Amino acid sequence: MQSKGFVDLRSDTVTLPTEEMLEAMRHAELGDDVFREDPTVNRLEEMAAERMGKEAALLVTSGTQANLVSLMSNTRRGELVILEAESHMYWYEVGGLSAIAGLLPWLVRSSFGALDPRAVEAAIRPRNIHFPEPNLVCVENTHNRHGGTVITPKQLQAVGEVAEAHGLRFYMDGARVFNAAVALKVDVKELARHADSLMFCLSKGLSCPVGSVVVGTRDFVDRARRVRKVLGGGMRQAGVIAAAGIVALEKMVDRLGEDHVNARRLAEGIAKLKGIAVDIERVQTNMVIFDISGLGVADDVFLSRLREKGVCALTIAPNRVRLVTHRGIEKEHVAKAVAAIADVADELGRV
Ligand code: TLP
Repeated sequence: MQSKGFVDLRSDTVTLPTEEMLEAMRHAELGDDVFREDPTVNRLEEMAAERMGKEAALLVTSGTQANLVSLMSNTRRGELVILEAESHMYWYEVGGLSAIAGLLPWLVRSSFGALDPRAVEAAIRPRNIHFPEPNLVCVENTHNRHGGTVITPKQLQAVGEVAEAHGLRFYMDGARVFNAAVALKVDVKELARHADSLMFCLSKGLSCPVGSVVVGTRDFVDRARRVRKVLGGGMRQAGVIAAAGIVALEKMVDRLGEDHVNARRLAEGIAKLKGIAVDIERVQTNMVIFDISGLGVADDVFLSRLREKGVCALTIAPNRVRLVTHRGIEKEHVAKAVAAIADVADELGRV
């Protein structure tokens, strides 16, 4: 949509590869990755492990596959997994955690996406013949449905300690963990170190066309490699994907800060509009979620009017619209989006 002149704020997944990525893909040295013979994949996996301060890494096709592979490599069927109630794994991954991994999700609510360690503790029931065995605690960082909120190292540490004390593993859906690191101005290792395993996405703010990476101990990644294979995710000359990932890790992380500045600009512009409410406190990275209940119109009417004015957005719940900034969204696009939202709110507010 962006290339058709739209300001596409539906997701950072819409980003296209950079010229440098396309060049790197064109010239990537390739081999059969199921035989572990793709040098470019091997290099990306080594880089990713090193970057996260973990022993090993595995390139997978998507964030959803990364989460499923990680769940299945961390648990056995019939076990219980503790998740934040708004987590992506629970909401948007087609129920794979139950349908495929055979797990019982046990939800813990939070106000900003960070699990309260006491609530996690309370969710871990004693080992008893009546209860499924709890084995895994999951966090999401940044937290998507909470508005791209950041979970700090301290918060992660507190939850990690509870998990460890009860013999549970600790996993982080770090689809946008580099956004969290940039927002907190910390090395991403500071976030990764509290989780036993995690994943991050190449195909979001980092602009790659495809791919996510699962990271953890060598043992865990060995299991994950087998699980990826059974899920049909063993790829052959996957160096074409990995080549873009290498460019992303080398060149694309620091620029995420620009997306955060633009999200804030967007939120501040929208917050002034009548009939629209933005919780500015949640605007911590590259997302803005705003409430349009004050306009009294159906979501699809709002979204289609916005699209007529050249701006694409999504809703994540009734009356709740999400905007995501990313590479290709500049100051002028933010201004265009704010103006379009103002016009639509004005027109619909008068009806
Ligand atoms: N999120 C997408 C959509 O699925 C909603 C988006 O546009 O935000 N974990 C988190 C925290 C995510 O936000 C996503 C993607 C995933 C996992 C899954 O990644 P993909 O889309 O690569 O399967």
